[in-house]
Amino acid sequence: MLDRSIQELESSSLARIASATTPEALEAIRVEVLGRKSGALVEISKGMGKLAPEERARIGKLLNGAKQNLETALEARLQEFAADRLARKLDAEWVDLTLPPPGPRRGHLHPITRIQREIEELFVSLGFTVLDGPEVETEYHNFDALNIPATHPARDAQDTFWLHGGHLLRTHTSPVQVRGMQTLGPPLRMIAPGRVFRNESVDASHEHTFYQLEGMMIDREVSVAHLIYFMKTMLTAIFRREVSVRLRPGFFPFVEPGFELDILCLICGGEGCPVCKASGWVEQLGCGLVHPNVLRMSGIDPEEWNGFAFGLGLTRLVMMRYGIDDIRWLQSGDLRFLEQF
Ligand code: FA5
Repeated sequence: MLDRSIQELESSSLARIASATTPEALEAIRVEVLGRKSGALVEISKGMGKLAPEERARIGKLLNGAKQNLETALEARLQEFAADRLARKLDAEWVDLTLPPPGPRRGHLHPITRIQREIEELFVSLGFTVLDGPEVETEYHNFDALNIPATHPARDAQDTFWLHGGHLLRTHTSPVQVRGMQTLGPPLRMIAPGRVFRNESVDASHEHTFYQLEGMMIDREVSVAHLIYFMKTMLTAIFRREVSVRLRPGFFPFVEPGFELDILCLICGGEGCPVCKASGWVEQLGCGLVHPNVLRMSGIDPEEWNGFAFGLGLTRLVMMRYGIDDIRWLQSGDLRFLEQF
């Protein structure tokens, strides 16, 4: 009787161990069959007291054999689970050591640089040369050679950071006109992008450090019509659509006649916002026909040559192009802002 019970318990338990799918299920079988207090084998051994001594020894051997077989099977199955787990982990955490390393995070061009390059490309295709000029300028190039002598009130319009020894931080890119006329002479088609500085209070549309792009064309019989053609070509290329512009008379001592060109504010559509100071229009550039005095001071005969010049607020143009509602974002260095471009 006991023989059969032991054999049956052993074979059914081995089958259950083989088909168990988790370590928890194995543990449950171990407690149920081999548990010291009320495991099935212990229950069977309780019947041994009534047996004759030789029979008790034989059954005892059978019980021990069954116990050992089951313990071995449990241990082997547990090891299978552990090996399985390890294999799955290795599979999930597999690293291909032959792949190249990810390398440093890549940056990109600042939106001002990007628009500057677009404008450069356009003007180069129209036969213009791109010139560079110093940010620390002489008083002569920044003012005098542009028909703004020391006593002229126009100097007050550009609050200047003065340096020692007759130098200053250039307040506009116009001194590069002078350098272009002096070094290249007429006929001349040049643009000059660059950083300029003014000692003024900062708000949504004014920075102390901002970018301008100067342009100049000197030839024979240049007219305001040429100027308007180039300004319209540039603005259409940058905004990739028709934008509303208005030309107002504007005074700059180095041009005659002089104009200021505004575009309908693209932030608010003309309804009024902090960028356009509720006027609906944003000033983009100053321009006009080059004053004869300016030509003469740079050694060009105004009887033979004339031309137009313009000074574009590049930073403001970038604001309009991307719908940026505060100029201070552009130099903030804030990655949350920069990563949008
Ligand atoms: C000038 O600087 C002249 N040199 C432009 C010029 C060149 C006129 C050639 C005629 C011929 P103005 O001070 O208006 O002009 O500045 C030109 C443009 O720079 C403005 O239209 C505006 O778009 C931009 N600008 C001026 N001040 C600031 C500022 N604080 N912050 C950002 N942009 C500015």
